[in-house]
Amino acid sequence: MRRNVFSPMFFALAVAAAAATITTTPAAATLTPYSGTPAAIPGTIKSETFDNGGEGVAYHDTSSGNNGGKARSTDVDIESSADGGYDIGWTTPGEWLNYTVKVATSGAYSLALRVASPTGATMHVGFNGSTDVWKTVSIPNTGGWQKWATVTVPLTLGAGIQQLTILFDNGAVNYNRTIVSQSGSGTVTPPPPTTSGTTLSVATWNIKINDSSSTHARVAMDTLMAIGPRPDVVVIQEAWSSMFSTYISELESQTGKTWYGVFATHCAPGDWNGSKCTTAWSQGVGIFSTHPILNSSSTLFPYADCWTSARAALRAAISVNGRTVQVMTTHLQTGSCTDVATARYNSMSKLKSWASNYSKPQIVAGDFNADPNQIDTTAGMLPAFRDTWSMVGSGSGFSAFVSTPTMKIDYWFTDAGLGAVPVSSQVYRGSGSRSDHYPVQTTFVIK
Ligand SMILES: [Ca+2]
Ligand SMILES: [Ca+2]
Repeated sequence: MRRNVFSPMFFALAVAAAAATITTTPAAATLTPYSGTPAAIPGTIKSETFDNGGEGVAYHDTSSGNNGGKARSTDVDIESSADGGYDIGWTTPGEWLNYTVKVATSGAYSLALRVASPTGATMHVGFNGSTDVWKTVSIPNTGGWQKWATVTVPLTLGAGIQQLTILFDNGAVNYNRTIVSQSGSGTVTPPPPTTSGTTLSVATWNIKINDSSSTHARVAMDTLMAIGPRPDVVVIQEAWSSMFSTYISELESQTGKTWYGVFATHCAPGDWNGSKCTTAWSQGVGIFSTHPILNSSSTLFPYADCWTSARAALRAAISVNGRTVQVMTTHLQTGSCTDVATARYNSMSKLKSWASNYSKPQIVAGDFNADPNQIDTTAGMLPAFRDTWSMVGSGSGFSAFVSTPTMKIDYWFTDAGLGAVPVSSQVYRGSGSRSDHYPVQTTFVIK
């Protein structure tokens, strides 16, 4: 089988590889199943049974030869595994593997990945063809290179022959096998645990700062209220403090409900004096809710980029059926004026520290301006916060469409205690080109 160059999955591979400064190119060589027959799903796909076809077709490996020396004579690095059989080790950022599989029937499946990592890592799992999904998977620190754990990924698969692709976003993980079972078949329990509680639909959107008109403010709120299920809480970035009351009045006219809101502004370039922002500014982040806001606070992350001297984070405690939920939002650094990756890591460290002062459950959203290989790491939001997309996201996760690359940079997180259980998440495409971002909607059950 040849990979369609224009498939979303291949594009995702190219994007992920580009982030790691490794270039993959579409290859013309033939991809064939290792055993000669596509692997059956449901079933177990052993890591060493990746397809035949060589570098750039069946796999991408960055070191010459098989570092572990086991199982196969290719550049893929295979060793004997304490988890049984073999595992793929020596993974580096951007390496990937293809497995031709045959899905017996379409429907809900659970993928159980057997993995080991001494640091935590991020992977992608994808299927092309009739399925066409490409999903980020967060791997926790399992305690060592041969300390094995199961990470479960719920997916809806289409029927027929297609390719399973495993991508190692940042290396840092050993991979043994994937056990694919039909959901409800009893062999694997997909997280998160569903539970009784109050459903809360939330949306985050970078609405694009380049238009300060009230028309833009109203259209942005109308767009958010068009998302199904309609959000009870919205958080926005690149918003105008001057439009605060306009945002609220439009939300109220759209829904017929009372909306509560809070707003915090970033600090403009040159206005951070080492301890505080000396001048109020126009641009910031907002939280709006149909549930009453009990109290709120904000903080600033004083790590400059091209556009700001400090970035705001905002918190609102809302009452959901008597349960207090902390909602937080921020918008992290970008551009090429400073080391923005370090600025984001410093900001996320402060965000986690700041959030620890407040009660749980906590849900956090915003434009984090980086892919999961930076955000879903312990230097990023782990282990305090989990990316809900990696748990329950469906469809394409790309949330920003700057011309190239297209990126997943907008997030909804939940605190690791899972008092707010994510049950679904989607990128809403109905916003069209009103911003260079798409809203990300997540539904939680508040326990
Ligand atoms: Ca190698
Ligand atoms: Ca390798």
